[in-house]
Amino acid sequence: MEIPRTSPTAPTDVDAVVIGAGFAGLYMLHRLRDKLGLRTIVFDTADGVGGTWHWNCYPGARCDTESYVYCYSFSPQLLQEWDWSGKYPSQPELLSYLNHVADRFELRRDIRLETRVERATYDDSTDTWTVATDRGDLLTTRFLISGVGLLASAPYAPSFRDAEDFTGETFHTGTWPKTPVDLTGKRIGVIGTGSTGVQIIPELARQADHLTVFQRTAQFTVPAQHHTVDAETLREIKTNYAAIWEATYASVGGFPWQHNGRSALDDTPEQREATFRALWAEGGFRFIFGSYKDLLTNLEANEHVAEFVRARIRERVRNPEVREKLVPRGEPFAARRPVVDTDYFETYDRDNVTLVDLTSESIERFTATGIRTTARDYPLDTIVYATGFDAVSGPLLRIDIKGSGGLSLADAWSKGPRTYLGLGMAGFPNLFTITGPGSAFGNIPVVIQHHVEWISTAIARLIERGGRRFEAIQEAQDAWYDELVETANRTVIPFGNSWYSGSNVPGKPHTVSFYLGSYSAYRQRCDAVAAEGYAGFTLS
Ligand code: NA7
Repeated sequence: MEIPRTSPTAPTDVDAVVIGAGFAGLYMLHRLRDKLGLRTIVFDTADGVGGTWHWNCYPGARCDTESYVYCYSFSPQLLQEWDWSGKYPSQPELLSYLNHVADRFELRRDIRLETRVERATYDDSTDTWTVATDRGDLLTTRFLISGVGLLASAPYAPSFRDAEDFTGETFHTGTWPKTPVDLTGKRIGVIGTGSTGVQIIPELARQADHLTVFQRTAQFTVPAQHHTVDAETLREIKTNYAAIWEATYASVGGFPWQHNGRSALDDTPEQREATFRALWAEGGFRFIFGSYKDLLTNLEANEHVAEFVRARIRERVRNPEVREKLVPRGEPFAARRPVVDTDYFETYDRDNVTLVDLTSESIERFTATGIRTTARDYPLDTIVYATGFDAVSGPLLRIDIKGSGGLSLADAWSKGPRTYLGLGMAGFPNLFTITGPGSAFGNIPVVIQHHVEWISTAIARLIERGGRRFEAIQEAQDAWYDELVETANRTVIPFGNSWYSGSNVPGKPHTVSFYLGSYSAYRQRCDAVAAEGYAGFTLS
């Protein structure tokens, strides 16, 4: 492989290696190469850019954050020239957007696709990383930046007994084929009813001869209320972008709205009902983040919204037996990643859809012709795993990373991932993580953009000072994890069992994955750390 060498005297092959060409990697390349003038190379396993939006191309895949804020804000021109077609962007539309970004900023020439980073090893004597790929590349770099994200590069499929006996087709939604799959007239089984299952199930029901859904946990979902947007709406958004981003950065979740300032407990039942109904009609995450201030922090307030959503689910399903199996119980509302749906519950009233409640019968094994539960056989032509991801730590742990003194990331994270601010780790100098574990969670492109800017500024400061090594301090990292736990304990999140805590993958350590204070507080915190000369990091 030819590495561009703009500085032949430099001691490394490149200045920066970025892993991943999704939202994070694309912007990181632009910042490092075009703003700092660093020789930067991006590697991605996929045969195209787009990260999550490259891989998750299953039927019905759509982002559940509003398109006009699920994008970069760094370029006013980009914001003005791109027209979103609807309230939420579909996967193909997001992929077009990210390809447009790659072309517009001439990023492709420094991106190596179909190349997996397999190993990265830090050399304390030179303060450099050596990066090895599956194509045999071996190159040295000063900075290593992870843009692998939280999910997409680590799809998770549970091991079902005798899975290999099944003679039909199997798919995982996270590695859906790029070539069209014709499932018309098939008997399809879907395992999983998370965000992905909830999107793919209505689509597959329209194609299948029969669809059987294997549900382990019933989901609270909020209706998307998706619609197309007209030119006038787009014009208005584009005119108001400055204010929209200001509100977004000052918000709890990275969305451009605020809660209403009241506790759900202060209102009468009638007032609460009116508030929830108005937000329900708008749909999406506004139902959560534009509502009462304490839905996610007070169990009593949470139960009011949970009951409201349960009542809506009951209205949406006619079959009384199926309906009750779809009503979530046992976890607070939004204790796991909230799900946004279109036509999800209505799908279960179709004649060609069967719901299998895995709390009353469990999957015993696969057979040559389908799935056998403890109750009966379900004959299937196709099985779809909508079973999610080895999230948060999985994507980075799939790379053999050895930091200072040969410390392996797998050892450092044996009790779960630990970082300082989600940006860097003690023992792994000059390795930066864009939306790493322990960062804020919310509207991810917004978190990503801030991280990319924070990291590129940190690198610039280190270079200006003639420093060689930027590393999180162990005590700061430990204190940050304590803060994550303390902040999470002020919310309903610890009551949920999902990829948030690692509990979706058997054997994974349970952990607090994110900072669950507000996004604005997190953002200010990171900026304050930078302003204080990177307190909690050493620059040497
Ligand atoms: P999720 O949200 O992790 O959902 C995975 C689903 O698969 C969920 O319903 C699980 O049930 C189910 N699952 C997992 N293992 C099993 C087994 N062994 N048996 C039956 N069912 C199982 O993944 P998604 O892809 O939907 O969404 C991931 C994120 O992508 C989402 O949060 C957004 O950020 C985008 P469970 O609920 O654990 O009982």
